[in-house]
Amino acid sequence: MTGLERTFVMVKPDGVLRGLCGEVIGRLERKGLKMVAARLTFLSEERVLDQYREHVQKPFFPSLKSHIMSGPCLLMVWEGHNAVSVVRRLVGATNPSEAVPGTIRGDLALDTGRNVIHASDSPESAAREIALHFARTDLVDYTRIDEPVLYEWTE
Ligand code: IDP
Ligand code: MG
Repeated sequence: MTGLERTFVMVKPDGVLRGLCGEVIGRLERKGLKMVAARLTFLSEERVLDQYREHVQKPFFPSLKSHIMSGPCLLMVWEGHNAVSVVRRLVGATNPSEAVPGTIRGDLALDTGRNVIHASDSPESAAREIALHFARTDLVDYTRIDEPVLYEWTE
C-alpha cells in the first residue's frame, strides 16, 4: 500500500490523569488508524531529554520535563495511510486555545503546557521516536477486520 506510515503518539500525564486515554484511542481508531504498540509507563529523565531533544535549550523545557515526568504516559505507535500528517491534524495546534474545534487539543484542552497529547511531526521524527520507546518486537502485526472497506485500493 502506498503512503503507509507509522507514527509515535503519547498521551501526556495530564491526559492520563484526566482519564482521556480512551477518548484519544477512540478518535484514532475511528479514523481508521491501526494501533500497533502501546505501553503505559513513567518516562525517565534520559528518555524525556531524548524525546524532546530539539527543545532542551528552550525556556519552557524545565516545566515540560517536570510535567512529562510527573505521571504516567501512554506511549503508542499508530499505522495507516499518511499516518504522520493525519495524526498531527487530528491532534491540532500546540496551543489548545488556538486549536480548531474537532481536534483533540481543540476539544479537550486549554493550556499549551497541558495539551494532552504528543504526536510525531515528520516521518523522520516518527522513526526516531518509535525506535526510542519501542523495540521492533513490541510492534504487533495484525489486520484490522475493516481494512477492506477503509481503503479504496483494497477492493
Ligand atoms: P507540538 O507538541 O505541537 O509538536 P512543540 O513545539 O514540539 O509542539 O512543543 C513540544 C511541547 O512543549 C508542546 O506540546 C507543549 O507541551 C510544550 N511547549 C511548547 N511551546 C511551549 C510554550 O511556549 N510554553 C509552554 N510549553 C510549551
Ligand atoms: Mg513537536
